[in-house]
Amino acid sequence: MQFVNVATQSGVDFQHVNGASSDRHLYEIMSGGGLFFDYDNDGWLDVFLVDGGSLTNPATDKTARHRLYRNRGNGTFQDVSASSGITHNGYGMGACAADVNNDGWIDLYVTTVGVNALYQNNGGKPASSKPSDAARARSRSICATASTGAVPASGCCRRCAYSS
Ligand SMILES: [Ca+2]
Ligand SMILES: [Ca+2]
Repeated sequence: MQFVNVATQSGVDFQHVNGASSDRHLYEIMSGGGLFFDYDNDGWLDVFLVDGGSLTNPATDKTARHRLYRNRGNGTFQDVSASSGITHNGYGMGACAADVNNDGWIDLYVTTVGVNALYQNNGGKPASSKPSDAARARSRSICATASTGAVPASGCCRRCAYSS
């Protein structure tokens, strides 16, 4: 089996910012998670990629941003990051996705060095996706990754979960 790099042709042009410093912080070599999930419920798995940043260089940190790519269903992806409402709130480490409020739309949880964020998916409309202040978890530690699982309360779970 042989693989061919088709990232550029597919529209996935993500380049991770790790903010590598001379101090060689642990998080600089750990970050860069990502996952597949169908945020718009069209049956095609979309791609979310976590960007790092920098805790020591503000200019480098400003270049980092998480990316959400919508799967067009034809082997190409559309970058919908700008309209997704997903913001870069610190050095990103990992992510997981699950329908946390059981409304049929998969939500997104992003872990960072510092404050993690839960983005509630409002009907697959990226512009209306936003961090849920009530669900944000404050932390001063490194949250390397996250995972989700479904524990059915009444027999059957509705959604699958993925994690980085
Ligand atoms: Ca999709
Ligand atoms: Ca949901």
